Amino acid sequence: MPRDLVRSAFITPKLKKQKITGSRSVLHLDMDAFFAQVEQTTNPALRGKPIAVVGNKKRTVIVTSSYEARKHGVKTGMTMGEGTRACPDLIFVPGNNRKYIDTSVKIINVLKNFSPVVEVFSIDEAFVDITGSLRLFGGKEAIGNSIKKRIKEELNLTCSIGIAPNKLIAKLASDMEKPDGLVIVNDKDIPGLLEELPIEEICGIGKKTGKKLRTLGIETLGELGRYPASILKKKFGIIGERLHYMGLGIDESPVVPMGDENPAKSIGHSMTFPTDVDDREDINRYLLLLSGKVGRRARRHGCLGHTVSLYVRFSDFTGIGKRHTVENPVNLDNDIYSVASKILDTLEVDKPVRLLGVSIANLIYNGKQFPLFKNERRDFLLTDAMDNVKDIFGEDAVTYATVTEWPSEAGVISPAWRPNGPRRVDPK
Ligand code: TTP
Ligand code: MG
Repeated sequence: MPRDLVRSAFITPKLKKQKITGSRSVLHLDMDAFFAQVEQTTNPALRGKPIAVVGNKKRTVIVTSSYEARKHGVKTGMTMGEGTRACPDLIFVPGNNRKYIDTSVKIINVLKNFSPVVEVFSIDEAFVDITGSLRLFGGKEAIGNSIKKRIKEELNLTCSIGIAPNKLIAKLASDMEKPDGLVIVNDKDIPGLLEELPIEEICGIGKKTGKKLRTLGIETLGELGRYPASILKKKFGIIGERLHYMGLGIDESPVVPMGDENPAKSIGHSMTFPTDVDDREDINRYLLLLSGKVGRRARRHGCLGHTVSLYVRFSDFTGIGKRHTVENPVNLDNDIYSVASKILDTLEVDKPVRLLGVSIANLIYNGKQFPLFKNERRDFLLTDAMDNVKDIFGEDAVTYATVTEWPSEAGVISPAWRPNGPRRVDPK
């Protein structure tokens, strides 16, 4: 195929800003037991064994487990005690976010060889629009198999792939023959596939929506597709129509390649402490650490926030949150900290604190601007110098004197993780 023709076939529907017509081929890739598999490939002693990846904190839960452990009933979210009860030989491995992020980036690079339209969905999942690549690579099955082969050869990892006319069904398909699966669903197979499938199996119908649908007597996707769309709209508002289409297996949403996503609406960071904290000074130290994490991400992406929010969860799992909007948007650690700290002053903190979360919203993206006034410049220059040191020597290279420890958060990566962009999780 001439080069320019290949390129024009790769113009995404989103970029063309036109309604998607005609049949598409969307591939969804989901790594098998991702963190656990990475640990097993990097440490041969763990291969073939039941392992569970956990965070480094004291109060940690199982983030994922190898398929050998799953056979014994080990599940994500279990405590270490529950894991050992289910599988006495279970080996616990502390997670290492840096490793998973590096691997994820390598996987995305493999995918980019098959189409430039790659949407990173989470640390171990991606959608690829392969409509324009089918002829070049010999069809859907050939592309699926080639991707699996390359990931196996280059990274020694297995994945599961689903290929379908849209993202909704592709995601469903990748889960159908896990691990190491390749499932291709064509238009004509969709009604049969959805007929008996419980509604919660589809991505987008969570526990809450599922419960509400069940009260209407809708249990399967087939039933959802036949249910009058007008009633769904009345009961669920805007998403009612989307639910109706989900039941029919229709999804026109495009695969949005990296760099084309909507900019983040907020940037936040939260953490559960190793032990509950009730000393205000300790709370302040954590508040400064969290403000620093948020500020660093915001500055990296040239944005500032007009609104600062603070969330406090207490030892008894009750929580309280409050936001404050400031006239001049902030992204310096100290500025975020001082607003968050003022919010904290207005909250009734009468129980030990289990978790704190700080975020900024109402974002404006205007890059790095040198402050006009002298008193603002000191903080700006100090923060900039710290950023430069961190860029070269790593995130832990420099911090505030009041803050010398940062409990490790290895093991859990936000579902919003993307290789680029402000929602990126900063590796330890
Ligand atoms: P998943 O794709 O949900 O799970 P998985 O890859 O471990 O297993 P499967 O074969 O069923 O796809 O999540 C991907 C990784 O994300 C997982 O290895 C660990 C991490 N993760 C979290 O950090 N927190 C969570 O709550 C979940 C579910 C996963
Ligand atoms: Mg996975």
